[in-house]
Amino acid sequence: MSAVRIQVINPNTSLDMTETIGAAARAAAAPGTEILAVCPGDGVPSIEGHFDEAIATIGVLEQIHAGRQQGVDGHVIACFGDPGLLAARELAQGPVVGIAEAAMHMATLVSTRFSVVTTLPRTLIIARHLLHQYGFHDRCAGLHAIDLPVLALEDGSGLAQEKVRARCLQALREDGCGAIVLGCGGMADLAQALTRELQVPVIDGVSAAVKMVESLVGLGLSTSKHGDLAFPETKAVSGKFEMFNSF
Ligand code: 2AL
Repeated sequence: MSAVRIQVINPNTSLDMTETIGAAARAAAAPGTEILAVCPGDGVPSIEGHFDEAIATIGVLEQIHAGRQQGVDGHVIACFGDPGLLAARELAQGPVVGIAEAAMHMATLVSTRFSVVTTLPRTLIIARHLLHQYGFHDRCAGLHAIDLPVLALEDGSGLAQEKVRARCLQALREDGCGAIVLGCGGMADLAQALTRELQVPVIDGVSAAVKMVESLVGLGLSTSKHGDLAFPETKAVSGKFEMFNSF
């Protein structure tokens, strides 16, 4: 098989976080896989609520459009709210996997119940909505927030990383969970060391999603274009969204 090219989209505009995500994706990728880590030029520097997600979704769709024009084999949406996932699947030719769904699916393969450790408390409702949407609500033992903003993970102090570790320990003590899902793309570089230290699976969605896209491409499977995930209906999309008229 020729090289698999996976576009990994960080939906926020933080270049530092895009680098963290790209490095984790490359570390997880098979030798024959090329990772293209990108983020939107316009948007929000971090995604911590419904408003941020709405803006980020447009950036995700622009990147999916660009990736499709470049002929990538598949896409990863590397924000834990999986912003724009279904719209991205309509637009894309190849498979699209969100990091929240990837991590949750992976966690259910190695534990009966998992806990989630994320950033700000206000993002917990987004994870909760996704658990319901994906059918994993009964598999989740607890949702925890480190109570620091997303970009604290990139400030170089190590405080956010220490809080993630403390919350993982708390979840293992209190929740009765067998695995931990890290609830932010910016936590991608923490999973392996925490897995070794805590002796339970600690799952980063970026790595999980890369492996899932590799699997789907390897199996010759892509987003179904039968039914609701068919390409969007042809119509004159206007103004600044005109780019979506051309493929
Ligand atoms: C995220 C994430 O993964 N990236 C971002 O900007 N916000 N989600 C989160 N719950 O922190």
